[in-house]
Amino acid sequence: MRIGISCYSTFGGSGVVAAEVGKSLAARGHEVHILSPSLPPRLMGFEDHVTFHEVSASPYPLFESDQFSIALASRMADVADRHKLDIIHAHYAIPHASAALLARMALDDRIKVVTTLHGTDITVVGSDPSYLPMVKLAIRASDAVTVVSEYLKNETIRTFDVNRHIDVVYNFACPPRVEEGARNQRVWLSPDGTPILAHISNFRPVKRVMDAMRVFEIVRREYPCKLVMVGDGPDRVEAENFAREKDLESDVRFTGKQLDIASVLECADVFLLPSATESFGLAALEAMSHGVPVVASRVGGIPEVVRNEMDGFLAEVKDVEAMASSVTRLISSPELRLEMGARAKERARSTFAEEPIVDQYQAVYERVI
Ligand code: GMT
Repeated sequence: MRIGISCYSTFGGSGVVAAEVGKSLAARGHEVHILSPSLPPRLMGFEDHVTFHEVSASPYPLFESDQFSIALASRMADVADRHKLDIIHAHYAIPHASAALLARMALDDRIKVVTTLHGTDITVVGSDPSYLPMVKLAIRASDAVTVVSEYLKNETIRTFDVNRHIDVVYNFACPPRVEEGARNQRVWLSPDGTPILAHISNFRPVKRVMDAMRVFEIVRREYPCKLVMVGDGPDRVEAENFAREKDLESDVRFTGKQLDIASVLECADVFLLPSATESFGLAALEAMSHGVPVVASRVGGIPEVVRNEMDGFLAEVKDVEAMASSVTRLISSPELRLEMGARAKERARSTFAEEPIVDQYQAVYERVI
């Protein structure tokens, strides 16, 4: 098949999933065209059968803001026509799915549109009145719609009152590619060899980054440990200030955005995901694939990924005391940590294995074609 994939290129789960699905389809011999404002982080290396098309909106004095959605739709139509695409797979409802629908109209329905909903396109942005009608259209008019968890399927039906077939296709964790130097990272992150807690996110309010900081602060009162905070975003400064005020600076490392998260996860002992909501929690799954048990909020699709008391521990959103006591249980018992980590890894590699999940996407494409 000839498949166009449209996604955000910022650090974030939907772009990661889009890029990994694209690479996997390309490895099967399909022709893959990625459309995005810049190269998604997981596509930095050259990949056979993958072509990248940068989307940019030319300014014009009359425009009060840039016309990215229109530029994306135009680029989709052009690439689809030029490369005889069968499908555009849009990751995230706006602008990707709505632009794909415009492109389909421009091509007199010669392409099919598959939309994958990822999370805030439904739970936050989608229910905002300024976007709701277009998100609803994207769900109604796409040739197929997939969501990344049962939770998100239910939310989509509830929020938009839609009555159409929606496939649940879980995200997958790619086999860890650990770079040389992972061992050195451990020494760098924890020179004294104390356990390492890790958090990876885009530091948006929904991630409750300050809860990760508070959990660490509680745990460290009793138990020597380190915290590595990977990523960047609006709440980073507050988290850094907290580390300074609580005299935690020598034990917390803010790395900023990182491409090589495998090296960090390879030396982490516990992964923290205290989000307010999470349709899936790809970062937790990636931690699990490295054998790292997860302490997370019992919210959204997280319980479909992390089984409480099996692959880690779940607590109510904001319950930093409960999360801290779970972290302490894990880091004070290497046996428990290893046992849960091994179970988490097994789950990541079986239930969330790449091949069967990409098979599901391929089946969806075949069905709509
Ligand atoms: O919806 C978002 O917040 C953005 C999106 C992203 O691009 O990171 O995250 C969502 O999609 C990921 C991949 O499917 C999921 O793992 C995240 O749980 C989900 N985020 C939220 O639901 C907050």
